[in-house]
Amino acid sequence: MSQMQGEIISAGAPSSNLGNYEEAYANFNWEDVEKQFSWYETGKVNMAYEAIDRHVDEGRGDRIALRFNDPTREETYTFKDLKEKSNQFANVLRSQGISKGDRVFVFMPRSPELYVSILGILKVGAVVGPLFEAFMETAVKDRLEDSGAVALVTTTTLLPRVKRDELPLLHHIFLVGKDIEPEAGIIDYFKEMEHASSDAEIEWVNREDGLILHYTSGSTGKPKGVYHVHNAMLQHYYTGKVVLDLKEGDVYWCTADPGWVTGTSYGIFAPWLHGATNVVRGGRFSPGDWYDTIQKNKVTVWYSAPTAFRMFMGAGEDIVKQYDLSTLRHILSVGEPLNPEVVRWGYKVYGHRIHDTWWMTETGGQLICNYPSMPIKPGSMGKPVPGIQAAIIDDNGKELPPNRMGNLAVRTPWPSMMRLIWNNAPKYEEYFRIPGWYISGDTAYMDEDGYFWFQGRIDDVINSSGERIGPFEVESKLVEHPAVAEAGVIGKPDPTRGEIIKAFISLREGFEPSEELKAEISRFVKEGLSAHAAPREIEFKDKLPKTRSGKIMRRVLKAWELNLPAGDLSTIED
Ligand code: 6R9
Repeated sequence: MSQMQGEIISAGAPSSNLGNYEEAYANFNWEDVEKQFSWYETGKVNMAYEAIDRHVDEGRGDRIALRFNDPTREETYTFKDLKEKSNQFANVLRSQGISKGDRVFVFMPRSPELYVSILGILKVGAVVGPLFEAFMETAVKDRLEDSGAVALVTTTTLLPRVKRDELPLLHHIFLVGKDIEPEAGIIDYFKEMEHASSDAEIEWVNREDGLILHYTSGSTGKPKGVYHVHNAMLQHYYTGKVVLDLKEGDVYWCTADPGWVTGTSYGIFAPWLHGATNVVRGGRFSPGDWYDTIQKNKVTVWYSAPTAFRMFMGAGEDIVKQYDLSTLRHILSVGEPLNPEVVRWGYKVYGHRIHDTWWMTETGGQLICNYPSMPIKPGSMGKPVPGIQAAIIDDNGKELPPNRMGNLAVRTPWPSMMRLIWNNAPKYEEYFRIPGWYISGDTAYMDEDGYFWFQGRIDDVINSSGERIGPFEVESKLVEHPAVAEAGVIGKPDPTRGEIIKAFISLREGFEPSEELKAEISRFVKEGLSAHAAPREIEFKDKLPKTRSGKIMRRVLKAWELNLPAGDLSTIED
C-alpha cells in the first residue's frame, strides 16, 4: 500500500482552469457555477438550450459542434446546424403528441441522428432513455417496459429486437433508415424531418425536472432506471471546466457510447455546455483507427477507459509513432481501476499523464478526480472535486482515518445526484441508508495526502471492459436455455478486460457437458441479451452452492475460481 503511494508524477499543467487544488476546494461555492447559465438571469431552464442554442444566440453558431466519423460517414455540424436539426426533431415529436415528462428512448448506433434525437427529446421536455446498440430483445424489452416508454427512435436494422406486441405503451417508433413501408405506429424519421420546421419553441422546465433515465446493473434484480434532472448541468459544466479542463477551441473526444452514462454526461452535456468541438466515432475499437481519429480531428482532450489504454499498451509503441498525436494536451480515464503501469506507459509513450476519474451512473458526474494542476499518484483515483465531500466510512457511518479500507461515501446532496430509481423507491433508499451519505457500493481507502484508492465492489457487480454487468440479468437469461438448470455468474480477473464473465452452470436431466453446448449457451446470451453480457467462460458443475433460502452463493463460486478459502459457509444448503 504505502510503497505504491510513494510514487508521484508531478503536475502537468499548473496553469489549468482549476489552478491550485486546495485553494479551489476551499473557495468553492455552487452559486458561482449557477451564474454561468442563462437561466440564472432568465429563469428558463433546458439542457438542450444551454448546450446548443445558447451558443448560437451568443454569436458562436458557426463553430463546429460535432465531427462525426465512422467507416461509412464523415460529417461536421455547427452549433447552428444542431440547433436547427434538433428543432426539427422537436417538432416531429410534438406532431405525435409527445410532451414534457414522457420517456422517449433512443436505440441506435452512434450517428448524427442519435445526437439530434437526444437534443430534440430534451427540447420538448421529455426524458431521454438511451439504450446501447448491442442490446438484444430481452434487454430492450425490460428497459422499455419498466420505464413506460411511449416512444422510441431506432433504426430499421435494430427494429426486429423491439417486441412491440409486448409493449402496449410504446405508441410511436421513429425509424431511421431507407425505404420505410407505411405501418401503424411507425414514423419515417427522414421523411418527417424533411417537412418539419427548423424553428421550435423550447419547453422550459424546472431544474428538478427529468433529463435522462440511464438503466444500469446491480447485483440483484433487473437493471434499475437511474433518473437524473436538468440540474445535473451544474456538475457537468463545472467538471467540464476543471476536470476535462475545456478551453476555447478545444477538440474533445470521449470514446464512450451514449448508452452508458459517460457517453451522455461527458459525451454530450459537458463538452457542449462549454461550446467545444465534440468528436464522435462509431464502429469498433482498433488502435490504428483510434489514433487516426486523434490525428485527423486534431483532438486536444481525450477521455477514454482503462480497457482501451491497456489494449493500446498491448499494441505497442511503434504504432503510436505512425500517427501525429501532437495536438493532444490532456488525457483522462474512467470506468474501472486504471493500473499504475498504464499511467507510466502513457506518460512515457504519449508524453502525457492519464488522469483517472471516479464516478458512477448514479452520481451523474465526476466526483473524485486527478487534475492537470495536481500531482498524480499512479493507481489513485485522485481527490474530491471541489464542492464534493467524499469519505471512507464504516457500516455505521463512522468516518475512518487514513489508510483504512471501508465504504466509499459522498455527502449528500450534489447537483447531479440521481433523484430516483424509476419505480423502485426501496432500491433508491438503500444508497442513502446512512443519513447524510450516499453509499457508492465501492470500497476504497484514503491516504494521508487525501488521495483515494479503489479497492473493489461490495456487491457482485461485474466490470468487464468498463461496462457494468449485473450477474442476475445474465443468470436469468442463462436459465432460459433449455439445457440450463441453474446458473451462477461471476467476474473473473482478466489482464485486458479487468474482468470477464464466467458462468457456472448445472445442466438439466438429459443434457451432457460439451464444448459445443458451451458455445451454444454463450451464443444464446449474446443473441438474447447482448454481446457484452455473454459469458466468455463456462464451467459445468453437478450442483451449485446455494443458501438455504435458495440464493446462489456467488462468493463461493469466486473462491473456487481463485482458489481461495470460501469463508463463512454457515448459510449453505448442505
Ligand atoms: C462512470 C461509470 C460505476 C462503477 C463504480 C466503480 C467502477 C468507475 C472507476 C471505477 C475504479 C475508477 N469505476 N470509475 N473503478 N476506478 N476510476 O463508470 O459508471 O457504469 O455506473 O460504473 O465503475 O466500481 O462503482 P458506471
